[in-house]
Amino acid sequence: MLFGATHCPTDPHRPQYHFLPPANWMNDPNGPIFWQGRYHLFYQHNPEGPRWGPMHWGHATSPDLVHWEHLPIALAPTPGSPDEGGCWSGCAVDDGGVPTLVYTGVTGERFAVQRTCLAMSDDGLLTFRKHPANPVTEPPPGMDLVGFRDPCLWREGELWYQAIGSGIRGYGGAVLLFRSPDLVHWEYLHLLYARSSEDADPLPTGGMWECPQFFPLGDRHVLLVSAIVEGRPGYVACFIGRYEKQRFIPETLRRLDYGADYYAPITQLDPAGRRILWGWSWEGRSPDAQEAAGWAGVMALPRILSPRPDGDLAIEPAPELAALRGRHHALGGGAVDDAGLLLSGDCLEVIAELEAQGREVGLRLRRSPGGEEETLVYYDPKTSRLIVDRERSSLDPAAYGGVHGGPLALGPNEPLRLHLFLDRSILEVYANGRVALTERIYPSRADSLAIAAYAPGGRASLRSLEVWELTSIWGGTR
Ligand code: DQQ
Repeated sequence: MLFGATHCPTDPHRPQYHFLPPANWMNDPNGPIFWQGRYHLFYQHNPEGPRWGPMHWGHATSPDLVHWEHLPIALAPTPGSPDEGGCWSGCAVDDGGVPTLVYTGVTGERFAVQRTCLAMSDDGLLTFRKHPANPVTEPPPGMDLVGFRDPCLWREGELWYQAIGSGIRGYGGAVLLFRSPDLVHWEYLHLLYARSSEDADPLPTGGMWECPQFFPLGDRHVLLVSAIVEGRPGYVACFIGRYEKQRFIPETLRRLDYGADYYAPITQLDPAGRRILWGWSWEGRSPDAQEAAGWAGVMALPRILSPRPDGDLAIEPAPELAALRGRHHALGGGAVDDAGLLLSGDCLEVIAELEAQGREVGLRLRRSPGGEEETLVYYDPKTSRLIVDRERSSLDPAAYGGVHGGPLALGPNEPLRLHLFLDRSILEVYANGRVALTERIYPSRADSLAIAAYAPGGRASLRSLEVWELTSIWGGTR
C-alpha cells in the first residue's frame, strides 16, 4: 500500500533514506509499536500544509525498521470532542491484545486545555475508534501547571503508569505520575520528578517539559524530556538515575543529541528487548523556504540506546540500516592533505577513523570545488569536543548557520571514530559510540558534493575510510 507518496527525486534537499510524510508538515514521532510482525510509526502531521497546524497522527509501517510504506492518517481532530483542537503527542500500548493509542487531546483558546485520550484499533492498526470515556486524564486540581501533555505509559505488575510532560508555573519543568488498573480510570500519585528552571548545573532545563520518556536501561532508569527553554523548544535533556518508590532520583544530566536539530524523541522496546529511539529533526531554514519546498520535518534514523560501562549512554544507529548499503568504497590508511578530496556524494554512510594526535582533525562534507560551501565535522582537542560547523554549509541566506558541539574526551591512543549519515539536507553524526549530533544543511550549489579531510594547516592521518552509497527507503521511487 502506498498512499500518494511523492518522494521527489528532483528536490535536492529532500532526504531519500530518512522517513518523512509524502508532503506537508511533520513534527514529533508518536506511538512507535511493533505489532503482528511489523513496525508501526505515527507522527504529528498537518496534512494541510508545510507548517504546524491542526495536528493529526500520520501513520506508516515497516517490515524491517528501514523501508516504509505510508498508511492512511490514524487520528484527526473530531469537532466538539476533547481533541477538537488537535491530536497531540503520545504513545501506543498493547492493552491485552488491543492496540491503543494514548494521545493528548487539546481544546480551548491557545490549546490551553490538554488532556489524555485513548483510541483503539480493531483491525490491526488500520483504523481507530476514539474511546467514549475521553478524556481519561486531566490536570490534578490545585496545581498551577503551564502544560499537561505527551503521555508516556508503562506497566508495573497489574497496573499502568502514565508520565505526563508539564511545568510548574514559577518553578520549572515537571513530570507528573498517574496510575490506573485499566487505562480509563487514573489516579494522580505525585511528581515523578521536577527541576527548577534556575538550576543551570550542568544545564538549564527550562520551565516546561514536553514528551517525557521514562524507561529502565541496564541497572539505571533514564528520563528524557524535551525542554522548552526561554520560551522555545530547545533540546532533549537526558537524566540517568534511580527509580525508587515511584519517584525518579537523577544522578547525571546531559544532552541526548548535541546538534541543533533534534527534538521530541520517543522510544520503543523491540521484540529483542532493544531500546529504539525515534526523534524529530526540524528544518534549519526559513519558514518561507519550507513553504516553497512543500514539506517540513524529517525523522532521524532509528537509534539504539544502551548502557555504557562508565554509566553513560551509548547511542548507535540501528544495525538494520545496513540494508540500505549500495556501492561500497574503501580507502586504506595514510596521510591526507587538508582539504584533500576523498569521495563525493549526498546520500552516503561514512565510517572514518582518524588519528587525533592533539590537533583538530575531521572531515569536510558537501564541499564545493573552491570551498565556497562546506560543512565541517571535527574533533577539537583543546576543548575535547566534537564540533559541527555549518557557518559555510550554504550560500543561501534562508539556511541557518551555527557551530554546535558536544563533549568527547578521547583517550590517549583513541582515534576519532566518525560514523556519518548524509542524506541531502540532513546530517547525522555519531562519534566513538557515545556522541550523536543531528544537523540540517542546505548547500545551494549542485557541485557541493565532495568529502575531504579536515586538518587545518597540516595533514590528517587517516586510519581507514569506508563509504557506502545508500539507497532510498521508498521501494525504488528515489
Ligand atoms: N509537539 C506536540 C505536543 C508536544 C510538542 C504538538 C513537542 O504534544 O508537546 O504538535 O514538539
